[in-house]
Amino acid sequence: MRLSRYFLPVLKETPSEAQIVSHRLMLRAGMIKQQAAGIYSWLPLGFKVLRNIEKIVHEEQQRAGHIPMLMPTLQSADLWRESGRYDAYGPEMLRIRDRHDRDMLYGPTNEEMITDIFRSHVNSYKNLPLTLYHIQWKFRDEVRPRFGVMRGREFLMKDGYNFDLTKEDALHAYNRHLVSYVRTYERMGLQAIPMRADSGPIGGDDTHEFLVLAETGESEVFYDSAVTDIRLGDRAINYDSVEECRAVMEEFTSLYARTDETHDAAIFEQIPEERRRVARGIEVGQIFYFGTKYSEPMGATVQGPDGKPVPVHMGSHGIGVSRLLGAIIEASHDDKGIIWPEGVTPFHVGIVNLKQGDAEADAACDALYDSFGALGLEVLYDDTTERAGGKFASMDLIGLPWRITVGPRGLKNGVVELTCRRTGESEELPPEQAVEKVAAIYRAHGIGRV
Ligand code: P5A
Repeated sequence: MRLSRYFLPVLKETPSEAQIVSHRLMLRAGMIKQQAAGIYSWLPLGFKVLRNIEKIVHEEQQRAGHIPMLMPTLQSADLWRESGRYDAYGPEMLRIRDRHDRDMLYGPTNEEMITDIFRSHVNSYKNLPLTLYHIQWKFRDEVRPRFGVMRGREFLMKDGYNFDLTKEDALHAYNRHLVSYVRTYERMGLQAIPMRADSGPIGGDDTHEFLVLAETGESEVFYDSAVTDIRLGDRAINYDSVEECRAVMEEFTSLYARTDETHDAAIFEQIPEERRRVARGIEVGQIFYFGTKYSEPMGATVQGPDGKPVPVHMGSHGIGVSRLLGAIIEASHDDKGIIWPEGVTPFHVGIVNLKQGDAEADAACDALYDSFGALGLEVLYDDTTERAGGKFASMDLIGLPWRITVGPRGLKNGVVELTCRRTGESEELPPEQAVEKVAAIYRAHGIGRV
């Protein structure tokens, strides 16, 4: 993409309404625009990152065997009356009446709707296990929407629902989700720690929240510092294996890590003092096992092996897709701006032309642009006539991991400058080598053409 043809409304001033760094940077980098309290437009740069996050979520869900679909945002109140949650949900639910006076609502979550789909089409245990998911907008009329996309009213969620014959099978689904979520976050450059939590309006006893540690996080968390040493890395997981998923789940959850809702001071104090941590975290996901809470009242039964109808065991699993942008920025920025992890960056590399209009510099930039394109990598090419300082400041603000600076002086010696956004380190090298180096880094992340 050539910057001169793009829509990137970067702000010079720091917006005063934004209290935390991710919100400030998203506004300044021209990623979002507020349309009403907690409701945002996703401008092109923000939309690109949102789509990248969705792509990782889809890939990891499908790797775990979960099936994508799409449910509507608007739901009929009658479904929620069946589960008893229409009244229980309270003022966070946005209630709407259509022209025929029918009660509708903008879905805050989809347990009822998916249970309705299931009961309409599945009758036998032979069709289990089944996990369906979608990525769809939700609405929760939060009392205090704040921190930009972090606590929105309209927000994008991946929500998945498992249907199983027995509690044991449903717990496998729970463990499978826990493991696949860890992998999903790691691919975004995040460490999200599964912590024992409270189930709130979704219900059930077994639930973990995934927390990214950050001073600006809304949740207070208590944990054994040794949990932060555990990583999945590129270990292959057989998601069909009950034992393997359970073992990995236990590896990630055996040490003390809880939100304030489930914190137990007596147990916490048994951890060696130097490993006890009280900190703050951003909740980027939550998984639940709630058994037959919805299947029983809504009549979602299957015929079991003995021919008798039994209500299915269910769980639900959510990832805060739009919130993740905020979480990633909170975890990865400096005083100049955002530092995107390779896995989610809106463009893979930025090119800064120091002398736009100089035939040689323009030609070198065009050649670099084409080389990256041929390798399946996306470039943001600053081909404007702004001065160099302004170009660098914008590139640093929007946070592309790699930048190539092209100018007549370097070209005379056959070199361009390659700069790493994270370390700030630069090196001069011939253009082809710069391309090869950047391509190799992305290849290691599974990005670009081989
Ligand atoms: C699980 C999926 C559920 O709703 N039902 C379907 C279950 N869980 S949850 O924890 O309430 O939400 C899942 C994730 O959505 C994000 N989230 C939000 N993001 C932005 N703004 C909000 N107001 C908001 N509320 C929830 C969180 O990341 C949460 O973990």
